[in-house]
Amino acid sequence: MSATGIERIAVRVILLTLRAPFTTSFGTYETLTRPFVVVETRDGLRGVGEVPTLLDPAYKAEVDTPAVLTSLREFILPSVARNQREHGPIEDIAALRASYGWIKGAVFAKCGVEAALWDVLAQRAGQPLWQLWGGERRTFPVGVSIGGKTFDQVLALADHAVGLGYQRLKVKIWPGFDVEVARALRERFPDVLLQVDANSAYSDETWTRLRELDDLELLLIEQPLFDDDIVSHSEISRELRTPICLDESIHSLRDAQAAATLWQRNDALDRLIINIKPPRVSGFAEAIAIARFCHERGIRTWIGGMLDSAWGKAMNLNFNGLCEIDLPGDHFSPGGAYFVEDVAETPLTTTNGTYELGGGISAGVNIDWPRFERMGEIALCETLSR
Ligand code: OSB
Ligand code: MG
Repeated sequence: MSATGIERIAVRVILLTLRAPFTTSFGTYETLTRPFVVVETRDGLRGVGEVPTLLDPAYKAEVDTPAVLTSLREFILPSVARNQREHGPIEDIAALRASYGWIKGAVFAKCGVEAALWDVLAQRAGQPLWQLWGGERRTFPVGVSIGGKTFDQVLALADHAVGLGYQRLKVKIWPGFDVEVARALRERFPDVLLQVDANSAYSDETWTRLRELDDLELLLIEQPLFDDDIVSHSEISRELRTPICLDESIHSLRDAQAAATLWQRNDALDRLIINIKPPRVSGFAEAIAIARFCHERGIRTWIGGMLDSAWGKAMNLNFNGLCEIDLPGDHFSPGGAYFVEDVAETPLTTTNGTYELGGGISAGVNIDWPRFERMGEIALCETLSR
């Protein structure tokens, strides 16, 4: 590969407006301001990485836009620049990760830069991301995540999704809005893959209510307890037949290994599922390592979303090309598009709830550059000297 390296890294913060409010146990979102990292190389390529931030750190630490911008501005971008100055052009993912490897945390911010470089590398190779990541051109089922505030809203969204052919529904729950909702969905859709996500809304005391979910043939119960507590999840897992899925608690391969050790002690690896969100584990390289590890150990995985734009979702869908991924991932947006206006030229469509990977270069969709530039301003820009 020609030694050219990175010329410039810009971060554009764009405003995304949801078509419908999305409610979880930690709040309701209607708009999102989101950093997109744009990496430009000296040989004239331009790659984009979405950082799927939320408005605040209610889901977990460092996922809000101000925190991500601070990490990028103060530490990550200067570190990449310094590293390239001192050690020569950054040409691959290993070198990029090494340049900011000393920084603890900041997983979302790191993933934005990494994703942008993956886009560059895919363009340079003339390959789809699924191929670059060692996957296959798969066709696979995907599901929708339902964030309704009321019983009626949830049922309406579920009816719409099942009507479009989706075979997997994930519904947000919280204390007082849980067993009845799940039971109603199960009765209405006896054959659909059904899962619930509590986003850490239960305590050591209140979780016992979730025992009642055990009769509903749910695929999984996602992150019922504290966001940073793997141990407590492994303990309640001994008392539930339904598998526990970890989302918030997993930031790295090491976290996945820790979870495996705990569930293994209970001889229950078939009741541990991991929601791999590439931004939550600092990027696609770490996500590949987690997918392989889990596959070897018999821990099922799937690719979760973060209300991503069509660009971020397209990257995640490419990641589903990895044969190690077992369960349907999130395909936002019954109907085509989550947002009133999106950054990609075309929406990501499904047929009967399945998504078919194409042969298109990189993510397989294009950024609509004029629209992208109209939707937000450049917030940071680091020009790298030679
Ligand atoms: O816990 O999976 C989650 C959205 C924002 C924050 C956290 C979560 C979610 C989702 C969205 O469930 C799923 C999607 O993007 O399709
Ligand atoms: Mg979740």
